[in-house]
Parts: sequence; structure tokens; C-alpha cells
Amino acid sequence: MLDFSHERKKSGCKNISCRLLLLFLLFTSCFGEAPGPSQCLLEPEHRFDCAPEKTLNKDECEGRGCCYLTASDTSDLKQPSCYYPTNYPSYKAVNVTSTETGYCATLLRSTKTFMPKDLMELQLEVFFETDSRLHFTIKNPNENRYEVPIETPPRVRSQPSTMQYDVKIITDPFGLIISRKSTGQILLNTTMAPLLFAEQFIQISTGLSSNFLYGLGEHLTSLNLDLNWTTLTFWNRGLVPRKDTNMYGTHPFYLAMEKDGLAHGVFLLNSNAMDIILQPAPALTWRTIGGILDFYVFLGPEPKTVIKQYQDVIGYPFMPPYWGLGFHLCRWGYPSSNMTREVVKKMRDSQIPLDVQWHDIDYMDKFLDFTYDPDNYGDFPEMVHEFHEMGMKYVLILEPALGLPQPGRTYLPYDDGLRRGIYVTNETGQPLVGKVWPGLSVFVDFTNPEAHQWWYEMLKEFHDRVLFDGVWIDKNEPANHGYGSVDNCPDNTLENPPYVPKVVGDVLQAKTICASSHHHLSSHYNLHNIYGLTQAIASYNAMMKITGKRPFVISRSTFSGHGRYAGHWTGDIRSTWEYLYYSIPAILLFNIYGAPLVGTDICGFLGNATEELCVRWHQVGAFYPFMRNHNTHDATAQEPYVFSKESQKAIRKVVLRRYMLLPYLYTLFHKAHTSGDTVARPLFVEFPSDRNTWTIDRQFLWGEALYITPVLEQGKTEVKGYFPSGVWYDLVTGAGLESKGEWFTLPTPLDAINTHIRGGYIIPAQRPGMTTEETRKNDLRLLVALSADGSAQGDLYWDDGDSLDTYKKGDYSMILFKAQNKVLVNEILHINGEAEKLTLDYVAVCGVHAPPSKVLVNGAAWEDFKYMPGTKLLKIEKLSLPIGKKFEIKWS
Ligand code: MIG
Repeated sequence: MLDFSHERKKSGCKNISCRLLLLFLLFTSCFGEAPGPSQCLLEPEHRFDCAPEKTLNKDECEGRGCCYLTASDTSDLKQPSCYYPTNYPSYKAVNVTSTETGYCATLLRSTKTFMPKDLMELQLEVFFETDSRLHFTIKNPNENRYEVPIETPPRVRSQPSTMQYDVKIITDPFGLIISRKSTGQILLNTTMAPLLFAEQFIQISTGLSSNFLYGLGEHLTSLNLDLNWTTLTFWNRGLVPRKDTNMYGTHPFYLAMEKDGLAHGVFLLNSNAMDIILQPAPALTWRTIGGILDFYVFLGPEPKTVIKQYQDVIGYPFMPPYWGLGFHLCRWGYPSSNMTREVVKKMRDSQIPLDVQWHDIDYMDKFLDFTYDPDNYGDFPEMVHEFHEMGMKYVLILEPALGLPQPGRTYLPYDDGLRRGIYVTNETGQPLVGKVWPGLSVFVDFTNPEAHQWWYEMLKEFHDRVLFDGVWIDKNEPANHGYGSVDNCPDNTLENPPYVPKVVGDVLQAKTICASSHHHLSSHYNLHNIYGLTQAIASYNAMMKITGKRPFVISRSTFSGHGRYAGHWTGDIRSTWEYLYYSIPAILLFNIYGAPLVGTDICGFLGNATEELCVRWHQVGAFYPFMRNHNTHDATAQEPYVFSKESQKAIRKVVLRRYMLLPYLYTLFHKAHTSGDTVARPLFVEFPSDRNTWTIDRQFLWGEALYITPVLEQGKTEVKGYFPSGVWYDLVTGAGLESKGEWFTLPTPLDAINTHIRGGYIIPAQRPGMTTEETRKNDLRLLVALSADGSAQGDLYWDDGDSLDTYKKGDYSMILFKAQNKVLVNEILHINGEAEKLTLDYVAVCGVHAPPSKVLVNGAAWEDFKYMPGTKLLKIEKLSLPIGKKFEIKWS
């Protein structure tokens, strides 16, 4: 939830006023003194940029007390030409004291930096929150600065003896060194470069434990980040994703591998415009232009636990409705309700499952929220009703910007919002006016509780007319088609800060609203990056209240903690093979950020997708946690049915495979929701001690057990895939692949994608139907993948699929499956409701080495089994065993 009260957490430090102390410090160091040669003797990769805001010549650089390199010295590297000497003045820690929860110290600076308004006094507080979570803040003790208003856990003191970390405070110059007790590995070391903390410029650097770093999205990157002088910029922006630009979302969290396969994570809870600079030392610099330094360090020690510990702070993901995991279809440019009906009809005729039909802005009347086009969508409510009759759901788009009423027309939502004062305002206190789809538009301020109430009422009133099931919130960076506002922005330090992160367009106002515009909680300058999050929270809560069911919200803009309320799609990607590849790291990273319901537009959004690309993209997309095909209005159609019969067949095959696996996928979402697990999972998260996995991002897992190896290149009918040590069974044939941690070349014709079950696991599955509603009524299947020693296990979470808090209320079933010594049994941990109707029909056991002569089901001989000697697959059929009653299946 948003913390509207905006109260600061109480400081654990006694209010030691350090002003007195300041008097005793001698201001002897002289600003502008050139450093001596020895202080400039630093390896190129250890040089930290002393000219972040502009290029400096030698005199200017040395004038600010830094070391200068001529162009020829820097030509071969991307290292900075002006960098800090080793003795660049920083802060000094005084009054370092132990407190009830950690440490406390005052940080004093005696020499001003090149940035205006240095804070000469700061307060450091270190909190030992849990054994594996350390929290520290650096802020102004004399005046409150903006802090991100998201709810974070209360501070509980850890027992020092069980703490996994050691904290060292270096006093002069000030630095913090955090290390892992068990190995001595340094995890965070801020002594590599000076700390700067000015009114609008805060910078702190750390060394990194290895070159393997993950996170810091949203950016278009591979899974592990490139440390060769990379700048990652955070200022949410609606822009076609490109490398090296700020994008839709902000997640200032990274996970880092340590040399021995252990992992830790660091989260900077700060929502101001920011650059994070990676350099090959390896080192990282956070450079933000507001707020405070609010850091969390997670000790893991496994990647899995790091991710969970991060989510302990930002919140676990919401539980999506079951239908949300089905196939979704959308495009910009459905001209009418009748044409949309056609689309659904053609999908049905093609026998490809479809759960959710969507609409883009086409349904709206003059692009206004909460309206529909009376001419082309006059029977809009009826259309939605028909989709429901077919067992489908319906999702529509909404914008955070409201059009001003056209002359001579009224637009009640706007009037109501105006009356209630829920718009972002400008310098003069009037609603700020920008330009978006409807033309002149105002922006809803979702940091205002009144706006949440208004949003709920508007959605409710519209929902009374049109029974939509979910909402798609777009352009909530927020996007403005112009710069700042139609009345320009004032000239002040928020609009033109002394340092502007490397945003596209060079200014903060680029394609968004004025930085100094006002929100209920603070300035847009501070709140910009959480705009999408606040709209997601409002939408989630509104839908929950309206439907009384689990909300389904998909948002373009995101911030840390987003996954608690909504999912995400990765925006306006191009229909190219390159973007198909980038979709994999993108979905894996959002899973690491605790927002597992994520996908990219299947076949790509911009440009014309070729048939081959589209088939391959559906194959990958069938394994996105959120699966939607969406397209822009001026590209050629890419709904599955527009393609040849063979291509449709290939797409049908993979969508059916997804539907078959939904019980497993749903169980993974339950685990994400209740314990901060990932759904789509990078290989290294499961196999951290196998270094080969650390860079694998063309293959990925669902949970622990399902491994996906797609073709991502044009014209290829085979693919090279890495398989960690163990046995992996082909999901289709059941054939085992034994790996010692090797690369294999897998034949993969156009109608195939490789899916393997990891030996040792059991996957619950179901006979697929044309919708999730239909599928959920079908018999269950168990896919048993025996490990080398002949054992396996898995589980199933099941409930009604859309009620709120089923887990909390006990309205669910949780069933374990275990195979060992040629016996498969279930163990009923909890049974309630829907699962009582489910029956198990079919069991496939992979890795049965000797042909069984008999099968016993609950002690009685069973005739319906087949053994395939070639693949060592045992199929046991026609079981019809109630899943909620104990069973035992034996083969020998
Ligand atoms: O300015 O609503 O990312 O999915 O189709 C473009 C039209 C606005 C951007 C979204 C895209 C959507 C489009 N929107």
C-alpha cells in the first residue's frame, strides 16, 4: 500500500546535534587544488567519473580537484577523462555509536564539491533487520527529504550471533564495508570513490564481488549486465525499447554472484531520476538527483533466497486469476465490435485456445476513458456479454490522462475529477495540461487518496455498463505527447537540475509532464518513477472492490513493488528476431523483481512480423507467464489464424501444451504469491554452483522443473542448448537426455519447441480445452520424471481460480506427489473445494529402465499401461482416481 501519511520511520539515533561539532572542524582543505600525480595513479577501470554533468577540459577538471587524461589516453577505453583522485575530499564519520538496532553515525564534510548545495552534515543509520537483511540510510538529520512512500517491513533487530554479515564503518574518509561472515567475501565497499550528497546530486560507489550482476531494470539488456562502462538510466519513459535508454519502469535492485556461487542483492529504495554506472573494476555507482540513500543488502546466500529477501521488503506478488494464465489476444486497430467478434470467431474456428479478448483505444469515444464509441461500438456491452457466454474474459485499456471536454460537450469524469482536485497541478495551482490521445489532457494524481476513490467510482460506473474483467493501464510513465505541458514548464531547479541523468531527450520533461508540477504527496520530480505503480495500486484496489474477485491489471510503467498489484508487458517492441531474444531476459528479470505476471507482445508490436517469426514467437510466448499476442495498428495482421494451415497447427500445438501445463504454472504462481519464488526462472537461480549457467538467457525454466529451449533465429531447425548435470526428459517423447553439464544440439523443426522435465520432478498437468474454464474441468495428468536414483516429487495447488484470499481462508487444496522405488503416491496436505471434483486419469513415468511386467493401482492389478522401450517411458492410463483421496501406483 502507499503510505499516504508520508511519515518518516523513527530514527534509532538519539538526536545528537552535530552542529556544535561542526564548529570545531577546521575548513582547511582548499577547493580547487589540483591533486598530485600519485593520487591520480589509478588503473583505468578504477577511475570514477568526476565530470558527470558535462565534459570538462583539463583546467576545468583540475579546477574541481580531479585528475585529467587527454583524449589519446582515453581513446581505447570508455573510462572517464576526468576522475577523482584518491584523496578527493569526502565525508568523515564521527560519533559512531551502537544503537538498539545497529549503528548510528554523523557524517561531516568540510570541503564543498562542484555541485551546488552540498549537505555538510549527514546521518548514517545502520539497521540489522534480520540475519540476512541489512538496511542502512544516509540522510539529512536536520530536515526531512523526500522518501519513497511504499510500505516496507518494520525493523526487528537480529541476533548478532546469527547475523550473516559484518559491517565495518571506516571513519575518514567515510566508507561502509559489508562482508559475508562465512566466507569473508566483501559484498559492498563504498570506499572506492567519494560520497557526494548535495541537494540535487547524490552519488555513492561500490566494488562488486564478481562480473556477474543481474537486475537494474527496466532496460533492454541480456540477463547478466555488461560492466564495460554501462550507464543505466532510470526515468520512466514511454519509448520504443532500445539499448542504453531509460525505459518504462524502475527497479533499482541488483543480484550479484560471488566467486563461489553464493549470491547477494542490493536495493536502493529511491525513486528520483537516476543513473547507475557499471565499470569493469568491477564497480557500480549510484547517482540520483533527490531523495535519500535508503539501501537494503540481502545476504542470500543462494540467488533464490536473495530474490525472496528482496520481495520481503517490496511485497510478494498478487495471485492472478486462473483465466489470466490463458492465451490473450489484442491489437490496436479493431475498427468495431463486429470486427472484434470476427476475430474471436476465427480464433474459435482455428481451434486454438483463447481465453481473453482485449481492446486497445479503438473502443473509446474520442479516446476518452470510461466511454465507448457509439457508432462502431454501440453494442459494446453485448459484445462483452457474448464473450462471457463463450467462457471467455474481456480486458480493456485505460489511460491515466483524461481529455478536456470538447467545446459544447460534457465529460463527467473530467468534471468530477476537477471538482475533487485529483489532477496533477502546475505552478499556479491549476491542473497541468498536456497532450495525449484525446488532445488536451490532464493527469490523474494517484498519490492522492481522493483520486483512488474517484478512480474506483469511475471504474465502477463504467463496469455497471460494460462487464470488463481486467484493465490494461498504458502510457503511465506518464507519457505526454509534448514536453512538460502545453504552457511550458517554469524555470526552476527541479526542471533544470544541476545534473540530469542520461535521459532520452536530454531533459526531464521530455515526453512527460513538468518535473516541478505538484502531486498530493510531493513534486513530480520525486514521484515520476512511481506514477505507474500508484495507478496500478488504484486499479487493483478498485477492481477488487468492484468484482469481489482477484483483480487482473497489466501496466506498462512499473516500480519496485509493482508485482504486488499488477503484471507488466514490455511495451512497443519490434517484430524482429533480436527482440524475440530480448524478451527472455526481460521476463526473467521481471520475475526477479517480484512481478512474475509478465510477457512481451507475441510476434512483436512494431513492424510486420513474418510467418516464421510469429510461429517461433508463439512458441516462446506460450512460456511467458503472461501470454498475449498484440500488434500495432499499421502493421500486417498477426493473429494466429492469418497464417498457413501448417503454422496454425504449430501454434495450436504449443498453445495446447501451455494449457496442458496450467496446473503446474498456477502452482508456481501460488508459490510466488506466498513465498516470493519466481515463475519464469533463470537457469542460474536453480544451478548457481554451475558457472556455465550464469549467462544462460536463451533458455529458461518454469519453476524448478520445466526447461525451455526455443529456436530464436531465422531459418534454423536446430538449436544448441546447455543442460546442467542430470537427466532431462523431453516432455513430448519422454526420452531422457543425460548431461554432465554440456551443450547439446537439438533438432527443432518449425512446429517444435524443446521442453524438458528435470529428472527428480513431477509436473501436474491437465487435458487441454479451448479455454481455461473448459480445461479446469478436465482430468489431471501427472508427468513423472525420475532422477537417476529413481525418485521424483512435485505438487499441485488448486482452488476456484478467482476468489480472493483462497489460501488465507483455507479454500484451497495442496497435494504432494512422490515417486520412489517404483511407487507413486500422493500426500494430501490440504483439501477443500474444487479439487474434490478432480480426477487423475493419466500418469507418464519417464526414466523407467526395465520394462515393467505389472502395474498395481491401490493394490489391484491394472491392465491399461504401455511401456515404450525406446524412450523408457511408462504410460498408465484410464485411471480416474480422485486426486483428493490417497492413492498408490506401483510398477514392477
Ligand atoms: O501511443 O494504445 O504500448 O501497446 O497499442 C501508443 C495504443 C499508445 C502504446 C502501447 C501499445 C498500444 C498503444 N499505446
